[in-house]
Amino acid sequence: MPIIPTEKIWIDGDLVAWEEATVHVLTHSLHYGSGVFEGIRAYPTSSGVAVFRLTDHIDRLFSSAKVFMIDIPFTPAELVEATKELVRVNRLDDGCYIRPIVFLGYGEMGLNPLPCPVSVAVAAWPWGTYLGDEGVRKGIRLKISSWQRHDPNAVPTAAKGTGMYVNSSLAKVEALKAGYDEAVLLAPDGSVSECTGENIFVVKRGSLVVPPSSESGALEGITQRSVERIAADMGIDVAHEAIIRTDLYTADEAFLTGTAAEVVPIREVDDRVVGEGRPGPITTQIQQTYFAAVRGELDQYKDWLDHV
Ligand code: PPE
Repeated sequence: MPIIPTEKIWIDGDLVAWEEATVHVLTHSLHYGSGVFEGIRAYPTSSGVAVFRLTDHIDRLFSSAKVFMIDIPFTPAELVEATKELVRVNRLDDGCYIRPIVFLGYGEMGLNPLPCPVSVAVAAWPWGTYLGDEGVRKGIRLKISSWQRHDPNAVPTAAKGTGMYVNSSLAKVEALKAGYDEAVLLAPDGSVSECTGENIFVVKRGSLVVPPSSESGALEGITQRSVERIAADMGIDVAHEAIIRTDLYTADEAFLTGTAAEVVPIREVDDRVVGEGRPGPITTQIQQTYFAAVRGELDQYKDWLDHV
């Protein structure tokens, strides 16, 4: 998806012109994938643009950095403020996608990352639907990938590390080349983990089931957590249970969640029609509530919004 440039990018404490936010080719993270990052969205509300669950995303950034033993040279509060300032100065009043990244810079080479300088950047730009407008309305088609999700003892799946996304990219390309919209990755034990950049939910007999993050090697999604609260408020049970591929084929409904993707119905998995082949009632209700919550239309979810 093409990036639409905005005016400024925040880097190491300064707001610099978009085209000046560049790095040296010998940047450590470019060679070894040694960075950590986040994906955040801001939405327009009746009282101005607001960032969705900003502190939760910044907290996860720090937790990812801790796993990789990267010391972020800013406090969480400073990065929260930097993000809000960035959205303000770029006048992103209609909402945007926000990408904070912590990376190891120029100066050291080799596999020991500890002596490397640490840089932090935050960029923001307008980003439309990640899996297409039609996907959001009608549902998408998934394929189980031949690429397996990481073993949590091979790379730390609980962290959002840049290099780890090679696995997602391989799976994404495979699915797209085969004519599908998105890939499902299975964990080393054969259970369902997640999609390339989204968590998976299935609906069975009126309840939601989501694979447990730690065992399945899925990222513990903030959208997933939001959907779990929305479902609980609707009186819908949510179970964290291992599921296998046939649970996707035989689900009554299924959908995926992610900051970029938001809430997207799944209409087919491996050419099996899921449920009726169109967004089911629970998926639709959750999707509509999520879209209303992020836009500040529901009082009970206003604590998720950080006005800039
Ligand atoms: N799993 C993975 C692997 C993942 O990358 C994401 C977010 C999620 C689950 C959902 O997490 P959350 O956003 O907290 O609900 N993927 C981000 C990156 C997408 C990209 O293209 O880059 C995102 O959605 O921003």
